[in-house]
Amino acid sequence: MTATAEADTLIVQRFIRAPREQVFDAFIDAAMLERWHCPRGMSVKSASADARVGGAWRIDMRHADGQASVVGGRFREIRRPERLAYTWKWEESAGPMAGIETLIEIDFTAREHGTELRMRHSGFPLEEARDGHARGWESVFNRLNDVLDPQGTAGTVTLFGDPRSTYTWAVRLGFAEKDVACTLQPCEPHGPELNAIHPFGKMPALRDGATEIWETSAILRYLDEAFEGPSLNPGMAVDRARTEQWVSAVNAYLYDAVARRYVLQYLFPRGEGGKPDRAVIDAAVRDLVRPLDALERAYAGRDYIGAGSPSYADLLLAPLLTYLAMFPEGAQLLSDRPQIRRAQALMRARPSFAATQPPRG
Ligand SMILES: N[C@@H](CCC(=O)N[C@@H](CS)C(=O)NCC(=O)O)C(=O)O
Repeated sequence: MTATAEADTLIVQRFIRAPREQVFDAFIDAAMLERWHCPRGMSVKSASADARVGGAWRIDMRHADGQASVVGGRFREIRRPERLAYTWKWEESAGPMAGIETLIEIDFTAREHGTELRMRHSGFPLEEARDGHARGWESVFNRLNDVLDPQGTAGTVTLFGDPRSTYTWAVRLGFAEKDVACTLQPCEPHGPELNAIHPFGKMPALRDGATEIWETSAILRYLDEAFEGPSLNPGMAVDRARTEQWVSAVNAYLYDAVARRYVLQYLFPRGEGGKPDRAVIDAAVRDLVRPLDALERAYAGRDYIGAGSPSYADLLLAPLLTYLAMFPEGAQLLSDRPQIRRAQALMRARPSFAATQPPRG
């Protein structure tokens, strides 16, 4: 995705794993346009396209809150399957694009295993408007790829991480709960794939087309808002605040005590004679008592931290508590806390858990 030296022009290049005719037709077929022509997190309410030179096209896109963004224009050139040109004008009365007609010209080139499209979108009144459209096209073309790629969303979205990592597991749970396919690219922390995306080299990191997101809670939020499926932040304001509270607690306190200072002590012992460092383990276990008491109270009378279905917080907690239960002091801490155990049993019974459970070892 590149803006050109000309301030009023945007050049977008994108490889789509589908034959050229199919990619071309996706731009002129109303039923196809309804399936993909809006950024992630929005939907197309209706689309029409009179695919003749001079014919009109129009797309009514809706934001999650129902607000409309409607765009339309006329076809200028239709040379199937290699070239398409049409005008583009927003039906809005305010903002920098109000009343402005821009021009889109697309060349479709057949490549091995797919098609390269090169879009020239020109006539922007301001660089800001051009750059806003660059972000929009990036997301819209991710949806085009989802629809045309034989792998669906898994051909567009890649999660980088190790399936055994608690944070990677939490994101995979989120994808499974939303029933959104993604490709897992196993990799090491601080390895080249993660360092290329995450400034701290941690896992997981997400790539959606050219869009990169790092930090688990940001990835989960993006997943939740950009894709359809059950909400991962369900309930009323108070439920969502509680979810946020426990996401923060996991990131600020629990991950450190459970994973870094407890579980990893057993898995990669650093004490004398290659044994787990008793002092480190005892301190971690001591530090877990109060937060686990608070979690016990949080789960009392409810199945999930949010309301009715798993929230980001439940997704983050499930892998962490699964690992905690594998070692003696952790198992004891949990056996004393029946509400947490009940909530964990519910999470473990979900198909998402079975689908994402990491390999043993
Ligand atoms: N704040 C990060 C934490 C991610 C994290 O610590 N991931 C662990 C694996 S579960 C990791 O990459 N560890 C390697 C390291 O810390 O060097 C997030 O929320 O994504």
